[in-house]
Amino acid sequence: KERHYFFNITNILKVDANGAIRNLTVINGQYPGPLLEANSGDTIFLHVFNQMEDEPVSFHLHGLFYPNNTFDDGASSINVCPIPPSGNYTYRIPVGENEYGTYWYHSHWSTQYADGVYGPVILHSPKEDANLTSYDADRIYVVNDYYYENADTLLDDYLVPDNENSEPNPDAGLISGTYSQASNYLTLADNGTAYKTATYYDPKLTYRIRVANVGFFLPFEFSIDEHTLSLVEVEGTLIEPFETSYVDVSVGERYSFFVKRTVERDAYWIHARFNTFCQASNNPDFSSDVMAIVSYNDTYSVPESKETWSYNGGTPKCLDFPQSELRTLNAQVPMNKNGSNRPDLYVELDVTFFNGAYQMTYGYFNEYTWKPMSNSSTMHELLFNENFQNDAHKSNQQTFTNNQYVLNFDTRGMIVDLLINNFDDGSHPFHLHGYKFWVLASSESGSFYPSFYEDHPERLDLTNPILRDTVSVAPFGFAVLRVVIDNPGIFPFHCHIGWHIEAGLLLTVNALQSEWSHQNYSKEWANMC
Ligand SMILES: [Cu+2]
Repeated sequence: KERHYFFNITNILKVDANGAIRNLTVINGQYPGPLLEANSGDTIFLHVFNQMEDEPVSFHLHGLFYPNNTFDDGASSINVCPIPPSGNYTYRIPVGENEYGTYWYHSHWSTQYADGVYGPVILHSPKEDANLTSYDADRIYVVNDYYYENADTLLDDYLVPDNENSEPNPDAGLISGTYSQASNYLTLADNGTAYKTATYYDPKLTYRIRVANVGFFLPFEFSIDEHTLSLVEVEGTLIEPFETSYVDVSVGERYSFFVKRTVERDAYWIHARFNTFCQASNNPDFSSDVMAIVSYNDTYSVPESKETWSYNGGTPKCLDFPQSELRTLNAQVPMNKNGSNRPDLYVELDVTFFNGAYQMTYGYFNEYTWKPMSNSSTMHELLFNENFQNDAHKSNQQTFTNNQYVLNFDTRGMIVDLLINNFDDGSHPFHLHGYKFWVLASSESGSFYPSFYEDHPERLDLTNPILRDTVSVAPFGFAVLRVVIDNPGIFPFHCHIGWHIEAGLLLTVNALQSEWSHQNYSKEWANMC
């Protein structure tokens, strides 16, 4: 079935909690953008009309595979050029038979999504229903850190000499687009927004709650007072149900769960506690415990806030949820045909932030930092520019040309492990477009060496690790991510902290060029560059 959505992109003025006025870039006048819903097997047609006169825009549906049309993945300067000011474009997004769960979309041009161009996506499927408790309704919360200043202005302050990767600190947090700190909740909850964050739950119904971190920098810990959460889905992967009182969500990550009340009341507070230990410096004006109300009754009095943050009394660290707690339902980890723990190919990726020429700090994979190509994309260059082809030597597994670090994988079905050693003091939520990866290992300390495949097999979970599209790698920690190369296209692999993308922490995967270079692309796609 075809699903047509129409997005008009405009700038509006918004009055913030501090009284200042800022520009927001919004979809159909809404902040956040509207919910996209589809079924597995559908094709989404996203008709975008850029009504801004001075800014391009580009749309990426985070976590989707775009089978047979990865040309419309929407990553500016990687696989598409953005829609120019006053231009329009239709993204054609086939949804695969095995794609279902909780996703989101956002602008993939520069820092634009921090200014409002994002929203939730839900994909339904009978295959998912068959493996899940039946439920009556969805409740989705998109949660983000928020700045009172436009992101491009903040970027100008961030990428300057001697700043040493000190990211701009958020001013507030939003749950479904509204301020909801306890202090200002009652006056500001309905301020110019599309959603209300006082959500009514019919006590007779079963809800599937979905949470996405659609922010730009900080992870948060999500909980509901006096409720237990039973996690059932992580980024389109069904998991063995996991009972917990909270879940940590880094930028780009999503979870869905069912809840049980431990005490019956009329109303409770939801908390999204932003992890300020991930900040390079402190912002005393940011109340990081962002709240919203769940009510089971039409009338209720504002509840007392109950639970304390799990970090209170614990070791304050910038860490995500332990990935080893999350077990893929009916997992089948792809294994080398020769029976070893090794993949067909591994790529070692050392992550650093390095203060180099002119005292400027950039993010690096190995010795490479990314700069966006202007007026073109890697995919266009590989298709249409013979010189780029020659520079890139597609027979080479790793190439670097025109500030593009490209990993070339041209064997269908090959198993590739990305060995990510983080030598930086910050955590980085890495996301790969067009794929999900098996998190074979994820550690809060140390490094992973290839000899570990034989010498420390206990460091790898080859039985039922989590399969997801975004994972946070701890400060001075590591992760081993396994993918099977089966989706032809040009895909970025990048840290999803918006500031870090702009600092160059991005590389490009060129998957199966011999296949995608023979696929059909639209004339409009080719002409946008
Ligand atoms: Cu990062």
